Amino acid sequence: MSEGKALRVAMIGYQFMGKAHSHAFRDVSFYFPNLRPVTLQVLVGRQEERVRQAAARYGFAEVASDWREIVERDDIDIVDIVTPNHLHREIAIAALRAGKHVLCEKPLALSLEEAVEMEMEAKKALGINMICHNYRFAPAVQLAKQWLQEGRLGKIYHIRAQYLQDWMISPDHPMEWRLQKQLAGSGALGDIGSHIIDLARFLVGEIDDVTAVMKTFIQERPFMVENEQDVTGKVDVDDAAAFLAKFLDGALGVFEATRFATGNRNGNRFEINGEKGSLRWDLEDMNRLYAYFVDDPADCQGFRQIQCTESVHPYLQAYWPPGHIIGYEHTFINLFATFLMAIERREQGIDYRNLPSPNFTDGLYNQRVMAAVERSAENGKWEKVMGSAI
Ligand code: SOE
Repeated sequence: MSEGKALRVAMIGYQFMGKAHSHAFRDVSFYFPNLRPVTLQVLVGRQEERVRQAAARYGFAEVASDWREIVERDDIDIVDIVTPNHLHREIAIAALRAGKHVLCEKPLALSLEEAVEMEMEAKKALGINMICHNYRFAPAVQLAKQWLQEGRLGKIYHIRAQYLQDWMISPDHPMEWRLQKQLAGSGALGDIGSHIIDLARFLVGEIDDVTAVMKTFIQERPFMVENEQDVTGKVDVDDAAAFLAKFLDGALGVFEATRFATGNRNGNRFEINGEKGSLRWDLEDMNRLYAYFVDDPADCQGFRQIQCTESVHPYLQAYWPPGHIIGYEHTFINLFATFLMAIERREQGIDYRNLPSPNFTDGLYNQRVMAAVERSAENGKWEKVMGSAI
């Protein structure tokens, strides 16, 4: 176990992502014992009883109701933002200005304007910042990245990426923040499309141009108000977004993000085709990378399955012997290990300028792609990712 002083975390928000992040903070120094330990110091949320229950379950020492009183506290080193999207900007900027290390859930911001402002603050800040695109940290995705960097697929022609869910398919699914533009920014596009944009940027490179369609299938939904069945609200974000993309390096992309793909609970997948072969990955089979190589002998052509559980595979040395798989939660643990390592290096003055990735600059580029998708869905034209006035 590292002898360093524990880093103390204030987490703002406590629902699904609060659970995933607290778990990762609790486990990260168990699997990565050379890192500084982490203390879950304060859990922040407005509904007192619920925050108290979450804090007891997740292992936080204290609770608080106002994040403003917490982010500048001297005994806080890391501010972790797992709130609905409309709060990211204000909390992140306050925490960055207070010199804290900041982790922020995706998408970075409600809009491109906000993302530009947040990234500018992040560039000036002393602390490390990261955005939680956790799927990059699946060992099979990291292996795909290594192979792409080594040129094992040669020139890349295609990526097709899908993020398919179905949990909002029922018209009875109530209004919630994810269905309101002023709280979420966008719908399926920001919530799950941002993940596949991140994977594509990570694996293939920058997107230049997009043409898109977006659709809201269910435009009115009930509010959860006791004894008032008829109170409904207007959904003003997309249920589905699909777009074609041209990458700067010449590849073509086909992207689909939807909450209306019946039977797909969390289908996050991609296939990449290059001149020397192809790679496929699917979150629901996340320990396997499927690979095809053009040069394989004629009698064994076809996709092979690489089981990414060997100690030579990225992050696997921290876990189990070969064949002992890891899961969704480990993608967060691996991301947090990367974050803590960067904090360590910055505090030791090593590698001072290099931020781990994905960081707020990645969040901003992601937001630029999403803004171009939205413009194109609106005007029916191809839109340049860098084509906005800001
Ligand atoms: C809901 O659609 C959600 O929890 C997203 O918000 C997460 O980012 C995604 O990883 C899983 O689905």
